Amino acid sequence: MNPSKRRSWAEPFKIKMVEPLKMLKREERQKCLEEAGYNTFLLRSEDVYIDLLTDSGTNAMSDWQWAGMMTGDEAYAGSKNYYNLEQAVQHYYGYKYLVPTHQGRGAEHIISQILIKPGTFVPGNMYFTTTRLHQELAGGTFVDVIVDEAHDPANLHPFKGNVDLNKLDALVKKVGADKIPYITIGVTVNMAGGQPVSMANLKEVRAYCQKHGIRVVLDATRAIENAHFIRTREKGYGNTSLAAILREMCSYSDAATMSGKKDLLVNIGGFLALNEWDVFEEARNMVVVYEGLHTYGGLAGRDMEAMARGLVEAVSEDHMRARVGQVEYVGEKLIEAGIPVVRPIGGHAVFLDAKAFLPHLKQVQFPAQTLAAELYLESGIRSMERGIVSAGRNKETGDHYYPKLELVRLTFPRRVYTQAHCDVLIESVEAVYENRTKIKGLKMVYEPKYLRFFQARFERE
Ligand code: PLI
Repeated sequence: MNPSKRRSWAEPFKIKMVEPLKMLKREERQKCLEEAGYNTFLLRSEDVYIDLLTDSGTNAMSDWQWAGMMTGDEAYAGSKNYYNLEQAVQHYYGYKYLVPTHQGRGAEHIISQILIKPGTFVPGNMYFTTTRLHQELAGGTFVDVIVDEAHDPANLHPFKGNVDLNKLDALVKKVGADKIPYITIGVTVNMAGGQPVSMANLKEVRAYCQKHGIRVVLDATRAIENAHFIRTREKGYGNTSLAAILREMCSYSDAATMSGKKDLLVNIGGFLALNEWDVFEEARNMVVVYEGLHTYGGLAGRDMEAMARGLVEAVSEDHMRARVGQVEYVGEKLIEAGIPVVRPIGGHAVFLDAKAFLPHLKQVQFPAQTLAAELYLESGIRSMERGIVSAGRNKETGDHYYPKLELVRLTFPRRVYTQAHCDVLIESVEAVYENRTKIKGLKMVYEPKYLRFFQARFERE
């Protein structure tokens, strides 16, 4: 065999159950889009052909996870599935204490309320919508300390999620370390394009924070995808298992908030994991008020079992190679076709650069929102705006935040779509690109108070 010849790889699973897809006609899609106020969150799922809105809770579970669901112990207190999950979290992430929550934002709520006092500052490597909102609701102010490269869609830095130590140090000097209860580190960074953080950076941040008495809280939602990038991009980790990399990553933090709906291959679930007894005790007090008893946190026993088993599958190298490989496949084909996307391709999604795609639109004409609507109209494919609408408003000035990144996220549910779906997607994006100069912007006609991107409505200009 010619050694330079590329060998294809395939998904490390076969399909046992299928869910039919429906494709509406263009006129029907136009009607659906108008009814949804040009917001893809407001479309009905059954009117969508290929659903790339999110990778959150949209995963296909394995037969082993489904078998685990049948072992659900639905006791109000002390479910055996809680103990299975606790053991899995201790083993793979390495934290001492577990507080299950209904999903990631439940954990964010609890940790924010416990650690943030009004008037304090919470640095982070780029904001995430729910994370920042919980920090603000607790009286904190989020401060972005990600490296500059993260804000440039074309920059090829391999770890665009890294924290800029100089920015962190400038904040410490300005407000004082005692005004910083913790730093949040997202691994990977969703809003930057699914970009990873290097182990070297995690280590450095840990050392700096220890010196200044600042806690490190990981947003571990896609930490196993981050581990994959460390394995493939960072010197010295090529032969280290994902499980070992994950444990090392977590060892540089004090706690983690987790949305199990991503990495952990389930449809619902999350947790807060901690090393400090006092904070754990307080979190257990709070979880019974807002989520449920401390041994179920708003989840059924079967959901905790599915998450425990999903964790075992998620750290498998075959799984992660196929998962990230699918995203890279689409990203590389779009780059070949000259479509502007965030580079390097991230772990969970390909992000279209809407500013470069629709340069004739101003940011206040919502280019990414517009592009997501056009892609649905073209092909029934649902994506998500990650730009000015998601960024929301500055709580002091009331004006929009104007993020440098104005993106449309094509997010891949795990183990759900085939390569043929990917090819249809690539052709559809190309078709929209060919007609891009004719695309008109949108105006916002309804704006909810919190997390406006979920429910805002738009009309064509
Ligand atoms: O959707 P939750 O409440 O389970 O998790 C919130 C959450 C926290 N951190 C990060 C990095 C997320 O990506 C996240 C949720 N993300 C969603 C829903 C998404 O579509 O990306």
